Amino acid sequence: MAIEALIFDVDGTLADTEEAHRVAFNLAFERHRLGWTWSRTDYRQLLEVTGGKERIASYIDMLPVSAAERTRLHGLVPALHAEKTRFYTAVVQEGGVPLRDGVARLIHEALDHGCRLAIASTTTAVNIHALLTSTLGSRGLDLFAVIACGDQVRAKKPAPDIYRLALATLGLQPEQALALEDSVNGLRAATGAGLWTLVTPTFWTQGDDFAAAGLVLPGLGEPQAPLDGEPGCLLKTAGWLCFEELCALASPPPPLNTVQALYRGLTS
Ligand code: XBP
Ligand code: MG
Repeated sequence: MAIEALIFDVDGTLADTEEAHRVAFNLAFERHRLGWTWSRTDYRQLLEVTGGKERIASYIDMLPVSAAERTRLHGLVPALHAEKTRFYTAVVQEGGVPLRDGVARLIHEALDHGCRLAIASTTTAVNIHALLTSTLGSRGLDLFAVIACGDQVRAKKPAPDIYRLALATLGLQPEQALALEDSVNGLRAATGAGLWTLVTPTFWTQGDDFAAAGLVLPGLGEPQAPLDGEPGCLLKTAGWLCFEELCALASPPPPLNTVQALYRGLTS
């Protein structure tokens, strides 16, 4: 089946955002005088929990505090996360988080081929608005037919819910779309919804188990910054992943015997 939509994850896939998120979390903790600081090592571990509010709650559950103090701290999560989001969106709106190599190119190639774009992300709509408008211009949001994100689903990644919501809103079957992700949680969510998935890991997810991915690349590459060893190792047509090759990878032609059987049927 032809690919009619690309469904992008946001954090780590459209842009390498997690360092900006980490700094924003720490600024919010400082503002609330909690004495918490998430190091890069802490954060890589904490990223196993998707969703900023859920991530803070999981951190609180690990703290050696009384039940009453734990309850009090859990009560702070919404305000902490709102503060963190203000810090994060301020950095993004100032242009502090660029798109990853090849993302803008692939987006426009897909649109030029009449392919729709969608988002399936755990982050908040506010964060997505800030990223898309700061990197793709004031009409950045309009490039995406569907934006499925944050609390629109009860079960966040690795549950497939957000991808199922994106597919349902697009009116497509999984075979008519593909997903682009950066993490194991995202890969599980996308494949759980039946989607062929390209994974482009970042520092935060490098080395995780991506065996279920249709293809793993260090990034999408650019004509002026081709991927090492490509075309050749994984890509056939160019040193960067172009829209046509991505679709061919995601929806390979039927095996020859199927084609032969079809041909026999037509000629008998
Ligand atoms: C990654 C996440 C998000 C971000 C932080 O989302 O799990 O929680 O780390 O953003 P994606 P929030 O699905 O785009 O990779 O604090 O807004 O959750
Ligand atoms: Mg991600």
